[in-house]
Amino acid sequence: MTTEKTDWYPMWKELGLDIEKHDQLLAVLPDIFKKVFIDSQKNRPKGMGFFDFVVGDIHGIRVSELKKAKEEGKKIIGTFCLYIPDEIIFALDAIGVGLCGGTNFSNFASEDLLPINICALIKSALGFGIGNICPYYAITDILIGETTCDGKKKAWEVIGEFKPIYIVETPQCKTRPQAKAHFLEELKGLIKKLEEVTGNKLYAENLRISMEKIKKKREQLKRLYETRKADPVPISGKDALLVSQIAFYDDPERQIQMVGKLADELEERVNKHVGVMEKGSKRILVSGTPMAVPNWKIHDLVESKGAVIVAEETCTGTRYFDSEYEIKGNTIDELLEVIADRYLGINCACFTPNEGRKEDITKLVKDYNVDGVLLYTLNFCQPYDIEAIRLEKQLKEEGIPVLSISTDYSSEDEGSLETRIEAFLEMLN
Ligand code: BJ8
Repeated sequence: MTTEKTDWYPMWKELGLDIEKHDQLLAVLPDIFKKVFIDSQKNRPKGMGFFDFVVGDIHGIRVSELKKAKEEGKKIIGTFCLYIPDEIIFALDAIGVGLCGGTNFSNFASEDLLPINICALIKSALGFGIGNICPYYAITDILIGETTCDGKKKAWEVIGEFKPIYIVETPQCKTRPQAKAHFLEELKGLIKKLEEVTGNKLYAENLRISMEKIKKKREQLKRLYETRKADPVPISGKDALLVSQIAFYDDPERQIQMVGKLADELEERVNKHVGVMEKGSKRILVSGTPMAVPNWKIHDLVESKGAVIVAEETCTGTRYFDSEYEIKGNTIDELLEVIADRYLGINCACFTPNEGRKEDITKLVKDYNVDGVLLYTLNFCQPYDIEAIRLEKQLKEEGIPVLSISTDYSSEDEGSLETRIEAFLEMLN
């Protein structure tokens, strides 16, 4: 990855972006990034330099790499959920990019197509695509949706009018034996569709190589998270979140290398007791809906009050890399079983029952020596909203302090959130 400044306008125009709107978007991002990551943090790990650079050029180099790959015949596949296995996409010599949106800037394009009471993530993702302000969306050949929450299910019908989309029917009751058989059939359907789109055939050997690569990528993130168990913590929650957000669209090989390098540095910091926050800072676990770029709101609010987020039980956190597999088997069917088992082990609130999530949270509280849990739900996300009520009660019964927050991507409620977070941190002993 070169660090030279390039004029990306010809590429953005070629991709059909709305240049005026896109300029407005890129005009606000650097200031937000500077405020959240640069001005308010001291002693950041050196390895964050790479991730700062990637965000600083968010619609540049990586998009140009994808464009080049596309010119060489590769297909670009857009996804919106952890349940769509990257292993399959990359095994077919295609490239997967996560397209979830983390800002309400793009809502102008989706607000007439969606009701008001839809979560910010869906509004944002659709707006980015339909409003022609996301080069990642523009460069995709096909989108892969899934049947997780109702909002997404219906959003696919809306977005399908603008772009080809294929839906994987994820099971609703994933612990039932037939759920795995169903998911396996769905994965085979996905393979068939992607073979058609890419013109490539899936072979067991390619799938195995791809599984090794994607597993390695997850392992580096896990290594990074492990270091967050230390006190003082060697990396802020904001920086760790940024790293995992980038993992959704950057090249997996480069991620293995750069996250690995950062993890080396963090392990060294832990050995030398070097931290970004003072030893003894209040340690917070965030649990709930995913946080897509540039949604840094809660992390910024919590860490600006002197506490530190030590882990995220979210799809942009531990759910991304937990439930790891051992690669066993020599046939496509055997390898797909391994993949299905791993993905069905992700405890998302869209499934019923979802008891595993409570167990995951309790374990994280213990492993990361957490002082308090912040249950984070995007407004109008029913699955996480409903679970938050039960989780709050259950965790409090176990003596774990909890603050439950429902919010969106706007800054309007920041004042009241700040007051609530401050009060919560003060009562942690
Ligand atoms: S595996 S969390 S990535 S579905 S916030 S759009 S649930 S209304 S994103 Fe998710 Fe897959 Fe589950 Fe993870 Fe709906 Fe809720 Fe919005 Fe959400």
